[in-house]
Amino acid sequence: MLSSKKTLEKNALTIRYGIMKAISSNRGGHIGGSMDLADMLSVVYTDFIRVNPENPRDENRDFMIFSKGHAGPALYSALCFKGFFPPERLENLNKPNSLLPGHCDRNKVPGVDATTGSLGQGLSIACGAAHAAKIKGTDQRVYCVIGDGEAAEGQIWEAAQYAAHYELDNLIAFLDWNNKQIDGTVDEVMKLGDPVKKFEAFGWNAQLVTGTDVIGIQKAINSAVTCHSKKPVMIVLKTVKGQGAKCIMEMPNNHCIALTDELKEKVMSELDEQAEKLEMEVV
Ligand SMILES: Cc1ncc(C[n+]2csc(CCOP(=O)(O)OP(=O)(O)O)c2C)c(N)n1
Ligand SMILES: [Mg+2]
Repeated sequence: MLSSKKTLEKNALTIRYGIMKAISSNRGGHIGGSMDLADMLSVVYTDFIRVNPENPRDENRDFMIFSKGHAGPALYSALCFKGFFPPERLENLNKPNSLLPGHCDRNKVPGVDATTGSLGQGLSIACGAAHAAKIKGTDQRVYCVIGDGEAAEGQIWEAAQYAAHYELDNLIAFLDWNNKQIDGTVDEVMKLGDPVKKFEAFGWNAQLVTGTDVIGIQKAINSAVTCHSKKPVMIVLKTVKGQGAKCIMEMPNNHCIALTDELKEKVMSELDEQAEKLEMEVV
């Protein structure tokens, strides 16, 4: 049975608290592009992805390929929520010899399926995993997350063509359409145009969903996993970089920031307000 809106919103908030735990332990980090993925991660890790925290490399697991690897804190927080490791580990982000490097690292963090950070590569890795499942005849699914700035990389479009050619309908990708990258807006740096039309033109089933609409995201994933259209699926998330904390959303440059005590307090009080509205106990 699929979860209620309230459950998904509570879990998204738990993931945002975890992101804050990680980033504040390092007194800064990639906050904008991590916060805006919390709602999607809540839906995927609550209702859909078949993974086993007791056996992170289970041969029959679904995969999560986080191609925008700088958003490691978001994935780590979701993995912690799912039970892959205890919350204390989130307080180790990016420390020397850390078991929680800033960018996603499959060799150090249980539940991470690909080491990423050099943008543009993850969709190809996801294609390989999805194609392998097809060849083996398993029902494994591969989830993948790419950024809109990242979509300036040519390799993304090579992978998009590959996924359509090999009819990888077990590949469900998300594009974080926040119109921001490291150096400014995506429109300024490298226009993307309409990603839904673009992926459709590449032979994908693509649809637009508001990035905070947990039920919209749930419906989109559910239709991707239930209908076998022989096409890969792109769910374009219309997000605001930093969403979930107004004071971060409103910062012109919120890509990778120093988190002062004052800013941390502002974010935490916004999250606490949301927790109160959701009647959620914060531990
Ligand atoms: C190949 C490569 N080029 C450049 C970078 C530097 N870089 C890190 S994050 C980033 C912006 C990515 O933008 P986007 O995909 O929109 O992610 P968001 O900032 O929205 O999280 C860039 C250019 C990189 N990591 N890899
Ligand atoms: Mg972006």
